[in-house]
Amino acid sequence: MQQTLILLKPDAVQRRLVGEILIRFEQKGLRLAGLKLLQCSRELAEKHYAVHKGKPFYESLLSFLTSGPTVALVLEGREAVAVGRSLMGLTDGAKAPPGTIRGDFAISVQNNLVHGSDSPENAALEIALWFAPTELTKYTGVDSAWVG
Ligand code: DAT
Ligand code: MG
Repeated sequence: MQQTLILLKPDAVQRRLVGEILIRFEQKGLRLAGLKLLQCSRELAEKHYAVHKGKPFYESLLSFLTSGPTVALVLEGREAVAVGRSLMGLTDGAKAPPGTIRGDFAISVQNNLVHGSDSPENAALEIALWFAPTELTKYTGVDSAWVG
């Protein structure tokens, strides 16, 4: 079963959109394997966004991610990485199509509510950054024969 790391970033928490966003992933068929609310440290933010180090928006991005609580999720299901990305929509909220999370709730590039892993390999790395193994739960989905 493929897993992905999804973050509901500080703007999602501050704007009280956590429930509204989480329901999109659940309704699609992804299920929770991990969930927590935490204050992201500078150290964690640097590791999480290491690929963007040196870009003009890097410092601002780190300030944003560390500016308030974040909800971290591990979601699993068939093609969880690609499904997560398609539900999120394009990075720039102004360009993300309606029907996607960013398309419906964001108009900013930086404050775009959600993060989602972009490959299974990065998902594994990011899950290990944000969660201890003991914080992840394994269980049998009682509806898996119907959801797929
Ligand atoms: P995504 O979050 O869609 O995977 P990304 O990995 O390219 O996008 O960038 C990470 C975050 O950095 C993104 O969610 C918002 C911010 N960002 C990206 N490009 C930016 C830009 N040109 N100006 C400001 N912030 C940007
Ligand atoms: Mg990215």
